[in-house]
Amino acid sequence: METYNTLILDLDDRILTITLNRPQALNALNSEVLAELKAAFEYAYDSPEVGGVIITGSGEKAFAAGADIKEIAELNELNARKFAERGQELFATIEEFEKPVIAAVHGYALGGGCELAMACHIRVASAAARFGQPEVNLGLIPGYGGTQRLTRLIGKGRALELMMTADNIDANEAWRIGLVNHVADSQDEMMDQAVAIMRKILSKAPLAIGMVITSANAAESNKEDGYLVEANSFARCCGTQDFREGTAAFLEKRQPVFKGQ
Ligand code: DAK
Repeated sequence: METYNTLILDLDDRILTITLNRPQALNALNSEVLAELKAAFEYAYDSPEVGGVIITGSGEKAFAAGADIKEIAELNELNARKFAERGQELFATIEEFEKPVIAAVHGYALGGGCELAMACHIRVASAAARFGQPEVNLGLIPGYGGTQRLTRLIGKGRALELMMTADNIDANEAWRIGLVNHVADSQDEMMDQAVAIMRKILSKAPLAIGMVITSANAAESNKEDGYLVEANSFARCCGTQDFREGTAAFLEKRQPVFKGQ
């Protein structure tokens, strides 16, 4: 595993925990963080020892307080496109990753930080989490897919209100409107919950998990027919050894042993 300046990586029993580690800047997402996240996901993709990824933030104040405003302030029309393309590509990689990705959110998840959490497949928050899209305060709009993912997750009316008022909401409100899956009492319990969910997912057939992710993503795509993607994925599952093993184990009244093949 490479070493990183802005991330801490920890691999434990097939769970790769990526901790955003710029606590002095509330884990704001600068170009180095984005480049290192890209490298970390390439490692997670290539490595058979990694079954799934949990993303969290270091320190007690923030998951990530957004894109780095010092860097954004330097953008002009020439370099902004590259900046946008790099970021959007990374967030799409996370959303389409065929191993499960869980965001464990404690403290601020604002702007690009909220967008990063939304690109993950599942969100677990601590009670001290706060979510918001304050970009309009800076004369900007969300640029990492936030206008799209927030609208899909919580509905257009609520998403527009959050993005137009720049208001923050707390973890319970985020749970009530469907932005997060679970709220834990503390940061430690949040990590325990994220790990427990990940362990449950990792006990299932890995190729089927990947195809669930791909098929669910297709439900939100206007480029492909989600039902067709589901039918094709279903057919591919039926060609796997894990499908033989899963059905045989059920019929033989034993636990399946999946190999991801
Ligand atoms: N960027 C850089 N530094 C940040 C930061 C950020 N987003 N947020 C906080 N910091 C830094 C602060 O400057 C401060 O640094 P020092 O002054 O100590 O050097 C340190 O973190 C601690 O912050 P505070 O002193 O402000 O802490 P408080 O507890 O008082 O306040 C806060 C916490 C989260 C309420 C406050 O820091 C805050 O409002 N932060 C900014 C939140 C924000 O506006 N986030 C949205 C950023 S805009 C795009 C893609 C993405 C985006 C746009 C385009 N394209 C692809 C085109 C996304 C944009 C954004 O995310």
